[in-house]
Amino acid sequence: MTEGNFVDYVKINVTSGNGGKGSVHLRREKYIPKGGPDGGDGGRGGHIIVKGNKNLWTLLGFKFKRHFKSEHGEHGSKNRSTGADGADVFLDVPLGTIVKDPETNEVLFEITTHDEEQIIAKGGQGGRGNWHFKSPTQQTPRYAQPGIPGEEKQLILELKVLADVGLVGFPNAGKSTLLSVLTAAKPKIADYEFTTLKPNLGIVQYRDFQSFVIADIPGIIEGAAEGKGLGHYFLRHIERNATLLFMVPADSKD
Ligand SMILES: Nc1nc2c(ncn2[C@@H]2O[C@H](COP(=O)(O)OP(=O)(O)OP(=O)(O)O)[C@@H](O)[C@H]2O)c(=O)[nH]1
Ligand SMILES: [Mg+2]
Repeated sequence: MTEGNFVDYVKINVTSGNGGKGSVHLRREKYIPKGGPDGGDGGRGGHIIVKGNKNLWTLLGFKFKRHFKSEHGEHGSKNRSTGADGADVFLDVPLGTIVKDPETNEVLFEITTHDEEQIIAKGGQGGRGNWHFKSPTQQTPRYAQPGIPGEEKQLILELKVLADVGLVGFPNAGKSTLLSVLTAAKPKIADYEFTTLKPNLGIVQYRDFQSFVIADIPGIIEGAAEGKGLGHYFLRHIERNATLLFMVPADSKD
């Protein structure tokens, strides 16, 4: 949770698995002449799934690995055997992660609860084997469906921290100091403005092993909306906080 490790915006590439091919097979066995079509279906390609994890606080893991691929489905085979599905790939993300389309900037999903899953790239469906295509006029179809290809896309993961309490105040108000005494976090504290450049999070332990999370964000000054100071980029990290704690120095005139 040090400042350099706070990552709240990443672009990733995901490719889901192709569906397996349906099989074209005619049953041939001793004593069963003209056994008919028995080619099985292809398996589904693996999905790429984002999954909420309450133990994560940043998108740091995505800073180093940005390409994700899931397995293809296996092809169908004789005896109406269905090919195995490709394994899904799970991307663990902190609660408050938003998945966006980089082209339209549209929000596709938002992960807010632990273990919540959303498929962000669907594995292709497996093709149907030839035994499905048997009909009175076509007793031995030599045709099966190909599998449907997986999807390949770019996505943006953006984090809005879901802390319980957000600290808001002018630079130098003492926000990081308060965080440092209430929690085990060790934010940088100094007697100049904009010491804090990225959000810090801390966990406050209180009676009966309960806890809540405090978010300390960079100071905000008048005109932040026009980009003064660090602007209001970090405000999104307190947008979802249940409580906002405004810190005003006791010796301030206003
Ligand atoms: N006198 C006094 N000084 C304080 C108190 N709390 C913090 N300070 C001092 O005020 C200065 C700024 O404290 P920070 O905790 O870094 O303030 P901040 O709000 O996080 O500031 P930015 O990160 O720059 O926005 C430091 O020199 C602290 O030691 C307080 O209660 N009383
Ligand atoms: Mg600070």
